[in-house]
Amino acid sequence: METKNRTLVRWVEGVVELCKPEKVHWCDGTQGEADTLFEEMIKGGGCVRLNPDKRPNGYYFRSDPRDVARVESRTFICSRKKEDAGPTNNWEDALEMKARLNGLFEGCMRGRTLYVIPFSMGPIGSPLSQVGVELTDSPYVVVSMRIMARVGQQVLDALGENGFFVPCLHSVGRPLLEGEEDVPWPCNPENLYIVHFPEERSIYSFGSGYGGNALLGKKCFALRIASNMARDEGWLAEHMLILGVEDPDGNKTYVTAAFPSACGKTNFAMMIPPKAMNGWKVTTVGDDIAWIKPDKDGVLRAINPESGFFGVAPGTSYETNPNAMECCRRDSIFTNVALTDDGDVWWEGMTKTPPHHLIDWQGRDWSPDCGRTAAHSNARFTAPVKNCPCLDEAFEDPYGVPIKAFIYGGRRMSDIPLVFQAFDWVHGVYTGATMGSERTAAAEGKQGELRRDPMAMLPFCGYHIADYFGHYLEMAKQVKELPLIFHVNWFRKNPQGQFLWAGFGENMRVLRWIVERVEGKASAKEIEIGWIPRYEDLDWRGLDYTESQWNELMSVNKTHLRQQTLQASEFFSLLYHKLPKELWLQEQILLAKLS
Ligand code: TSX
Ligand code: MN
Repeated sequence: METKNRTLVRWVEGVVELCKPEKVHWCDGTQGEADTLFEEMIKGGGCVRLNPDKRPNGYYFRSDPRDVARVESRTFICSRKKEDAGPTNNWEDALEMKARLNGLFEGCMRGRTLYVIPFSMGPIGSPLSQVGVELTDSPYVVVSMRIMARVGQQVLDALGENGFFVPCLHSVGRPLLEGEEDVPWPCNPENLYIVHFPEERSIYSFGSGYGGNALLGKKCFALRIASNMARDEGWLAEHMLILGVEDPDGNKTYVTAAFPSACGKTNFAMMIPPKAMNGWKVTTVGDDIAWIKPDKDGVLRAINPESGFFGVAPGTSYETNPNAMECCRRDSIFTNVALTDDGDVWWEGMTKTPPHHLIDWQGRDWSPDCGRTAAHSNARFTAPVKNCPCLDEAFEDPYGVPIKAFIYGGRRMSDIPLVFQAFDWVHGVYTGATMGSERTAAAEGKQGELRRDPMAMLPFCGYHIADYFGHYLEMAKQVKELPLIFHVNWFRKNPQGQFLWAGFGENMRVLRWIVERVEGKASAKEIEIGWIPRYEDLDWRGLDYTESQWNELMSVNKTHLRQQTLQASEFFSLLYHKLPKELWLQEQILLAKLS
């Protein structure tokens, strides 16, 4: 490994001095390097090689049960001024936090290896890409980052002597003392910190080895830090999937979609249209994050900065998402799923009938009647994008794909129609800013209560969310052809609690209407909240769905929606001194229409 970047070398030297690792290893991102690391982790008892006949090049990890998910309460945006982080982020003074972190990181890598991971978010050398370097004492992070981002010498070459990179420092926070034996999943949940310094574009993560807490290229860099870069530089870093829709004539339209968690983003990104709609095809560019920039002609173009899928395993099956199942058939890492007796993985929802015996995500014997789930509800597969059978041909295009529509969505059991189109950009921004999802599990709070999650960015916007809305409005000035904005809801139920829409592949009917609206081909009807398709505006081939079912699915209860609008207004009130005035007007107009 070779770099002429003195800043990088000096930063690594400084971190070595602070964290005092036993060894330093510069990662080249090769398969050989990964093989060696997996071998070492297997020897240490922290990793299981899966049956190569069932899961070639597949590996299995169980985390500490206290380290299973992102922890928003320990995630900080440390800008100089509190009002730059806004009321939806945890904030602490940047200098005080720096001092505290220096104390935590002091000697924290004793007895461990410090890995230097140079990575590119986006195709190496693309004008839309960004370079980061993660320093970590976790080999699990190294093998995961190798899937999720482009890693290795080519990144150092692209960085060059004076190139800019985002420094990302990570430690599991559990030094190994002389002669002490390691645990399978070292972590330090009592001293958890996921800290972002937006002004200096740096990331510090301490105490967790899991997902978004530890794979710093993803949520920390590609969303929280990148949203700051995007605001300053006139682009968008969004929590959005990117997909291509091909019509029977071979014309392709790209759209992005932002849904809160537990709405099936990965499923939508890899959707398989119903057979009867032959000739229509969906291709995947990304399932989680989109970096979207106006090109010199004012066309919005998007890349997926990632090169892997970090997907929730439970619920994924050959029924719900065959493409995702193919993605993780080989070359993948599984965390907190269950282990079968023949060395394969299993999780709830993978097959209709569970195996008779499993080792569960906590290493205990499991049987179908034991009363516990075999996999953790946030168990994950980490799979290379390259494995995706429906991967879009432009996935590696350094200039990205042109985006014609933004789709927002949420889990709204009781109130919002299947789909509507916003009247214009500002109304679309209002629609995104007020979106929300109903809580599903009783544990998360009152069931059915609407949790606001503007643009699905609430936990990921690295600055004041009202300034973020303002940035969206500002973007309209730089973009020639703005994307049309839509809102979808796959989850509406009738009063008896049954879903009114079958979802999954049937969503292609909605997607077809959306791309035909973009082309000016499909018609629509105006209602209070936007433009909606009439029954006859949708392609119904191969599906028995009556006009009266449709009318129930698309109905609007004005009283209920008025209540939701007033509730959204309470959220806006938290942001009042920074909220763009345009959004107050949108609210007033909507309230008038709903009265
Ligand atoms: O991912 C989902 N999508 C998008 C797919 C492209 N899910 C799963 C969400 C949990 C992560 C859905 N669940 C979708 C959906 O469109 N719709 C539903 C709700 C639903 C669930 C089961 C049925 C119908 C609707 N079953 C039957 O109709 C038999
Ligand atoms: Mn996500």
